[in-house]
Amino acid sequence: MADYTKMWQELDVDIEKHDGLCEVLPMFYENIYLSQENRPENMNYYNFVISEVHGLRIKELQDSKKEDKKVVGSFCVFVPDEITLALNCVPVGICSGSQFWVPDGEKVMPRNTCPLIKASIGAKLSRTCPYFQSCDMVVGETTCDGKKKAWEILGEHMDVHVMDLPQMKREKDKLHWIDEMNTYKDVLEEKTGNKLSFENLKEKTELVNKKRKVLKRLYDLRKCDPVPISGKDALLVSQIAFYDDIDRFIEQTNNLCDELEERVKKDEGVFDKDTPRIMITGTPMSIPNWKIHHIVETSDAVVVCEETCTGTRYFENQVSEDAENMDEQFENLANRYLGINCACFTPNEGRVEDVLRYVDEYKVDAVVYNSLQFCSTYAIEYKNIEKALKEKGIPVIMIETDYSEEDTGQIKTRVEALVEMV
Ligand code: BJ8
Repeated sequence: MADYTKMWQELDVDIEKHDGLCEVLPMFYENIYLSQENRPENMNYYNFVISEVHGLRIKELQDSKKEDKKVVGSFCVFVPDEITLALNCVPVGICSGSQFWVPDGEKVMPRNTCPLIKASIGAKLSRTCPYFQSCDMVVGETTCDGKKKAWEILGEHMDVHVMDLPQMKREKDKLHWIDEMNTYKDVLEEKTGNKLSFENLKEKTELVNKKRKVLKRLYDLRKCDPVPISGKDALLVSQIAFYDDIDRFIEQTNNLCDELEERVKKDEGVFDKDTPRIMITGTPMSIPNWKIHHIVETSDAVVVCEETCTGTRYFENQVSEDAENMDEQFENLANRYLGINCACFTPNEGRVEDVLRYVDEYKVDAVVYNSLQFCSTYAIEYKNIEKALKEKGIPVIMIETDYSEEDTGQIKTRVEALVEMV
């Protein structure tokens, strides 16, 4: 990797602490990713992205800023990238997935807070995430109590806009979400001096739909047996989708899918045919959280699908492209976004239906329900999902964990027992 010290200094990154992070990541990645056999050749692109995760992509963000673009960070799949892009801003997903940031988060938040929130706050407070440091503003949302309070703390350190996500899906909630998207548009217009046009929004809606389409194409290929790509690699592609340049990501992921299609034609896979097929459902896994996938795929099983926000919830359902004016376009956006079945909604039966449908579509043998520690909404929903899966004869286990490695052995024993039941 080139020397990016000067750029990081300009971004007020804590260089010494950041060096500590940069030291561990390559070895971690090598052990988990590069040790895999028979990876698709096109995964080299994503290896490259990871090797430059705090380098080249950050430089690209700085270059866009020189072209008067604003960098806008977000933490949730409800924040509409279409609007961000249409106002000439660059969206980056910055939920933090590493234990490295947790202790700094715990300095200002109770320990019994979800690790995703503690790591996000810790990443900002420790000045070791160049994505955070590059952001002109971040957009939070009112999805869970921990996040709501986190935005107040974050707001002491940077420009934060919070979108009030309704937690029911009635008609009046849809109207409220349309209103919130309009407020977001107003805030960005003010920030950028740009004006949202129907044409721009339409163009970026089509672009974001293309990203969803290529991710769907990737996931559809995982329905094959033998599966042409490991769950770990597919997860990596989804994670990178949150912050890579969107046009390049679409192109590279289509190339990957072309290669996977060839594999399928030749009946070639990364795991043997009839390897137990696992679905993971639950809370999102942001980079570099590869813990559960690695455990499953070193336990004689393969992950074929993630019903998570770093999986199907991110790309399922397109925004309808039939709008003829701005109001219709906002309504189409609301219809698509409010189709996401996050556990923050009540009721949330749609998620049970999704899980059951994916079990059939991806020919799933068993399910790992993964909930980040202290995430009560996902933990509570386990009962409904467990009941529905048991009625269908699908074994399921619940794993509640954080980003540390302390419980890896214990989780592995439970996953192995699950795989044996298949
Ligand atoms: S749409 S899943 S990305 S909110 S894990 S921080 S809920 S305590 S991440 Fe999420 Fe949007 Fe929903 Fe998806 Fe809180 Fe739970 Fe932590 Fe969570």
